[in-house]
Amino acid sequence: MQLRYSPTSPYVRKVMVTALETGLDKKIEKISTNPWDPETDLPKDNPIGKVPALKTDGGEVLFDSPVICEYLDAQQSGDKLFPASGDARWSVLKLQALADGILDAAVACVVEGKRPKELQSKDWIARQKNAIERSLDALEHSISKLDGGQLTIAQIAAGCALGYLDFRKPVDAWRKGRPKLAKWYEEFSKRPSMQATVPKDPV
Ligand SMILES: N[C@@H](CCC(=O)N[C@@H](CS)C(=O)NCC(=O)O)C(=O)O
Repeated sequence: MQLRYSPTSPYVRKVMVTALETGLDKKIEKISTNPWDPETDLPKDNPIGKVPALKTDGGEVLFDSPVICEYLDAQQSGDKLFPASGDARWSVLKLQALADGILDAAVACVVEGKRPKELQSKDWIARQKNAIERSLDALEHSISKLDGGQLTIAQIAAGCALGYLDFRKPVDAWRKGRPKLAKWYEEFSKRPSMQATVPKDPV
């Protein structure tokens, strides 16, 4: 398998944590890709022009991160990260969507912050920050569904979202007023898969 990869993308991190947790990382060749490069050939694999995109051994290109993670989970025979059916499945998919939504809003803030000052919209950034704050509160209130039990894609998505907030800091002090989430993340981020994928800016 080949993964269109960027070292700072939190969505790519989700995929890599999933690959490490399922033992499939050795079967994935990473293709370094800058989705923002106007010359990139990424759209031939993913017309949306985003990483991650995974080319399977059968030649199919899969995107986006929830689809790729579920594909990897289907390729492995260990404990499943995606419950197959029932309430457990909807609960995990909903929490994954919540964590991915935090990422979408956080990435939107970061991208807006890179535009020339005079083009940046304070209202747009405030809207994204509010979405992050509300979604963090929702994660804090859902902590019983994240904490303990078998590893799920909801935990991986939440861990990568919180890691991205620490990395790019689109909001101040996300831990403040969310002690359960902060404690959960402190433990979760010690997993070898999380430690091996800590984002770093290229030097
Ligand atoms: N929903 C997608 C989001 C992927 C995404 O936004 N990737 C960013 C990098 S962090 C990207 O490639 N952005 C390029 C662009 O927006 O043109 C997923 O879960 O994979």
